[in-house]
Amino acid sequence: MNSDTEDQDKEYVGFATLPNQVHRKSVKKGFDFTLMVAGESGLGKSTLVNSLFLTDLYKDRKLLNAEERITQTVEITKHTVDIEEKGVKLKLTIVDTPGFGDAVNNTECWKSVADYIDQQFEQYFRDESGLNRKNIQDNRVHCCLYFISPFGHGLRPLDVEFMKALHEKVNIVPILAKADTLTPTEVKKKKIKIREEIEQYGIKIYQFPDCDSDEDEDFKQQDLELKESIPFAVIGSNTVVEAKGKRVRGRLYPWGIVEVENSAHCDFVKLRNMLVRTHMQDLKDVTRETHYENYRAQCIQSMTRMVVKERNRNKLTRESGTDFPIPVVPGVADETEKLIREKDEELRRMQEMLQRIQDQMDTQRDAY
Ligand SMILES: Nc1nc2c(ncn2[C@@H]2O[C@H](COP(=O)(O)OP(=O)(O)OP(=O)(O)O)[C@@H](O)[C@H]2O)c(=O)[nH]1
Ligand SMILES: [Mg+2]
Repeated sequence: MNSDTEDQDKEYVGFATLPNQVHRKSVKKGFDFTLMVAGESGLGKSTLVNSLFLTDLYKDRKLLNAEERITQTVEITKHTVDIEEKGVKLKLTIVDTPGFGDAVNNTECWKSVADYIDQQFEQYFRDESGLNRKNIQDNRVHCCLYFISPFGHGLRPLDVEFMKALHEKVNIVPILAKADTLTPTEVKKKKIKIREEIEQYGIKIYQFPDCDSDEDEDFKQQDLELKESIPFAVIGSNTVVEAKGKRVRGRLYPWGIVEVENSAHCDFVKLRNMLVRTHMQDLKDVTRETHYENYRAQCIQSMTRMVVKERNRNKLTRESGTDFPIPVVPGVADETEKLIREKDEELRRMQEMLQRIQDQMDTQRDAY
């Protein structure tokens, strides 16, 4: 078999087009991307991410009993896979989160997910402000697929709460789960309802960048279709079934087969294309320029506030001797002096860090 035929036979995720999205320099280093899934329990989050990138990447692998293999997710788990297609390397990190709704009390069920996203920002912020800036491991979450139940009448209060808790931190892409349980008309209606509710509740989901007015008509049409696909109606399965003589990923029912990758059945392919072929770089850019910048600005603000507060306190302490009554005992005054010196040293370090960040921001601004 020559390599061309081999290429056609192999299943592709499709990120080989990534170099077109970015600068060639990144091609050598490879790409990295972190995708998170969140939402109510049992909606098929783990199944979908497996279908998207992991288990089914290679046809030859035994995929039977996948349904049995996937069990309920009980804690935030991170899987990293290195995949290579046509010489393009992608380090993909999937962050699978436990679904909510099983607990008696679901208040603040979004907290651990929000904390996870913040922790990644914090780590990046520390690394970036530290000395070893060249080799930073970037674990920031670039996209969160938020799963919405097909059984409700649109969004549930918890969905609204959850998405609002995350929308300033991460690019949210809403997903209409288990689309095989709905008829095409129901899917259409639900999508409209959910889009309206997203608007009504002021939820800021990821916005596809507007296409330029000079783009060709085909491209504009595709762009419009993509915007109207929100929330992407998906079907997940890791089982390979036989449909019309071909082995495909699908779900086998007594009345027929639903095919994951058939665009007449669901938006799986559209979602995958959006994530890897067309919008991966934009998702990363928005993460860096908006979400991370917000986080960083807040951090710098609170650090500055702390520095000023401490400065004022130290000044007061110095002027009045101490801010608490100290008996004239030899050694205590020395101790206070030492404490003040330590505080001063800490402040100096913080100010240095702020200065470094400021310099970096100036350099970045000049580069644009
Ligand atoms: N009908 C249908 N069932 C699905 C689909 N995707 C997954 N399932 C089934 O739904 C069940 C739950 O799937 P999971 O992938 O474990 O769901 P989850 O969202 O990860 O659940 P938690 O880990 O509890 O949050 C499994 O039995 C899957 O086989 C789908 O698209 N349609
Ligand atoms: Mg799961």
